[in-house]
Amino acid sequence: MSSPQMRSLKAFKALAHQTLVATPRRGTLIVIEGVDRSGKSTQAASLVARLNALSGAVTAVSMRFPDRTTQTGKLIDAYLTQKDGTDGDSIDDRTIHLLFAANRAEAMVQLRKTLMTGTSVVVDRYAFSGVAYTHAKGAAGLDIEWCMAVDAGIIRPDVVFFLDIPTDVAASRGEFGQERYERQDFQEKVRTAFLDIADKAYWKILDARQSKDALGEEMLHLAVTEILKTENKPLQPLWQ
Ligand code: Z5A
Ligand code: MG
Repeated sequence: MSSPQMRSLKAFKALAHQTLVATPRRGTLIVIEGVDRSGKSTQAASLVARLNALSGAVTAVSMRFPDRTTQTGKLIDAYLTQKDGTDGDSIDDRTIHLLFAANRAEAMVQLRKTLMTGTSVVVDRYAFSGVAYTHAKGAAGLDIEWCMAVDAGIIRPDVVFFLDIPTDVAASRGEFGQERYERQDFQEKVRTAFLDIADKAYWKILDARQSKDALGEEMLHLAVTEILKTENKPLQPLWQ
């Protein structure tokens, strides 16, 4: 990197440090989405660590959906891992969609509280996964409008990072194929559904084929820019 670029990165980081630590503000809601194995969990952990290292304090925490620890999450986990005592089809498509939405709805009080105390939250999958995976099943009645309706009103992210990757590249990464939806043809439909619902107003589509580090730096830069813009803007409802 040339030295003027280095100087501007340093100045940017200094401003970020000052703002993150010194100014009372609400936290920023940052969502990471993408097909399976696009690197969401890797980048969610990395972004939280990078943001906290930048500020020298805990100004960001992570959250993930599904949260497999709650009662709804345990049902979802049994479904995804196909350990639900049958061949895995004991929960029908509508019901599992509603369970995923309930799993998010029950987390909203805590999410709101965390954001309002000034901590940013980096979320690994959100309602967009809900719509993309259910809609990709192509079953009657599971149109996009129906899929979106049950999540309408949860907190709208300030920014969504969509980690875009060709599905054959994703499929070549570690442990692909162990859970229910991990088939490349299905993942292709999921990617299309994600791109259909991408809202240019707050989505950033990123190249997830980059190295972990290069993508991590790009996301840090974009996240700090969003955090600096959030100030005390009121939280907005999603899809309303
Ligand atoms: N689902 C749904 O149907 N409805 C909903 O509402 C929601 C979810 C919320 C649970 O997913 C499933 O639930 C999911 C969607 C559905 N479908 N399936 N199957 P999950 O989030 O619990 O799944 P996961 O186990 O975390 O896997 P993942 O999300 O598919 O992977 P990832 O988080 O995107 O990738 P990763 O774990 O960070 O990385 C995967 C591997 O790639 C790993 O070996 C990394 O070291 C490697 N990696 C990561 N980044 C890179 C780069 N840049 N280069 C090379 N290698 C990399
Ligand atoms: Mg993951």
